[in-house]
Amino acid sequence: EGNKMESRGALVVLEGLDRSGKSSQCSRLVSFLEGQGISAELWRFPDRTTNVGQMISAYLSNTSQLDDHTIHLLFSANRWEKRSLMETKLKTGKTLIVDRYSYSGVAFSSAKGLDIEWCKAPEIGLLAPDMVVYLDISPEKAAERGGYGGERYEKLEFQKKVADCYSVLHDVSWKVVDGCQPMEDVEKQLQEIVLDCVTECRKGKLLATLWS
Ligand code: 2DT
Ligand code: MG
Repeated sequence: EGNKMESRGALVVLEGLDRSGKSSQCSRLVSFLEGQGISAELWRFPDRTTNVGQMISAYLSNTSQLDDHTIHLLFSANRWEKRSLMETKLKTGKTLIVDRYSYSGVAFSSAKGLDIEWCKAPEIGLLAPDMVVYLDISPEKAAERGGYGGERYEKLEFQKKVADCYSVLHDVSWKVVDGCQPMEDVEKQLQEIVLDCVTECRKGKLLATLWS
């Protein structure tokens, strides 16, 4: 058989407002994939376990104050510090389901008024997702779900600005799933599109870098 190419995993990113259901759907998705015999892992950004991640966490919980540009670069650094591990995992066949990525980085910082191109620049060269799924819910509906914690950004007025910034970033390749549907329906739709994506990657779709 000799020449069979190792098949790689898929890099799948879920984006959306706070309380859009990303985190629950990400873990359900990983369980589903594993049940299908597809090796998968749940990742999230910010990854609060690293040193940089702890600075981010302190900022989000309002125990530290940082300039908007500074925190933006820390969020980006938090992705850069995981980049090589991410690449290794994908190349060894692991599918990664990622709860937030560079799109959150750009949407949340530009919602504070930072220039969008400036926000995108430090993300250049990170691995590009094979698929971005946007869990679509209006800021009002999301707020009605309750459970906003006390973290910075978890306020309706700010979430409205984030929604606008996501819509600027949005491109035709994104899969939009209506996040207001019953959880099981969202889950089914995600399973379908993610399985397709995993198949494409197995067939040899090349790994790209941002912003492509
Ligand atoms: P969680 O509630 O998902 O832990 O996110 N954020 C996230 C940014 O401002 N920039 C980023 O690059 C990322 C990944 C979104 C915590 C908050 O951090 C915001 C919500
Ligand atoms: Mg949150």
